[in-house]
Amino acid sequence: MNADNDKVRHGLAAGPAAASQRADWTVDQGWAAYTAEQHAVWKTLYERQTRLLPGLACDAFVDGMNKLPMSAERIPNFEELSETLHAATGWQIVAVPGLVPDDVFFDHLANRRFPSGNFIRGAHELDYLEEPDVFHDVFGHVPMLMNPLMADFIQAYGKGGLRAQSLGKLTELARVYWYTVEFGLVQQTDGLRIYGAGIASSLSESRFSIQSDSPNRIAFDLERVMRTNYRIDDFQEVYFVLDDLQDLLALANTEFAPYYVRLDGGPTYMPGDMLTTDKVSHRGTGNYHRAAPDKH
Ligand code: HBI
Ligand code: FE
Repeated sequence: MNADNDKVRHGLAAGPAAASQRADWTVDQGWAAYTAEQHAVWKTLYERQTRLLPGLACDAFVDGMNKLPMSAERIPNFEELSETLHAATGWQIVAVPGLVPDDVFFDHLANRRFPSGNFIRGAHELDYLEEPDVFHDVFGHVPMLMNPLMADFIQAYGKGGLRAQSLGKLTELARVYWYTVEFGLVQQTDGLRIYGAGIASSLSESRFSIQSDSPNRIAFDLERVMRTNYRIDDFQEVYFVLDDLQDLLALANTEFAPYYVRLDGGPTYMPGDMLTTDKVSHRGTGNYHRAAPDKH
């Protein structure tokens, strides 16, 4: 695995079952048990990202970050964060040991509980890890959960997830989450900005997604996204761009059923595909992925 690839990989299957887990897979955060080394890993990640993000992260992300009781000094305490978060958008953070089964994940989101990994990556793996740890989940996702538009969207996603599963359309719905909540970009009047957590928590993908000429950048279109595969182990080949974060609210209020009917047929696109119907914000060179075709 390329050391430069500091992105979380979202496996689609949950990790090994934690011993004596609760039905909802939550655990105590165990904040008092964090070691000085673990707090130091947080400090390193936090300091390099907060230095980098101004000018790359969207205004909503920066605003959310500024309002949260979070600093470089220590891994945040989920109860403290939840007090501020709950007052802002009714969300709370619950600790989990890693990836949890889809239906458990959806049920938490549908009830405004954001599952966050309570573990942190090792100093030897600052730039890449298999599952969402506390830095990915808390630093990457929680600032945007302070914004009502994202707060409503992720709850709608949770509710929609349970239904998509019953309709056999989870893959298509997970693509919507991937290309927005995890790897979404938004066009601000002062330029293109990051709102996706998978990017915001990744040093090199923060730069790549905005500054590299390699990836395609295409205006978000729901059906197009539902049909587009994604990579889980390297930078994205395409980023979908919202005109405005208000579009998340429109998405949250969209009836997906007609889309699921249309998705029963028709094409699935590869991440690097470009369609004549795409509203192109940037036509990428593809150099990055051509240079490193298959990482495994
Ligand atoms: N579990 N803890 C955790 N975090 C996630 O982001 C997550 C998960 N389980 C399933 C999952 N994501 C995705 O596969 C769903 O969006 C489909
Ligand atoms: Fe995530």
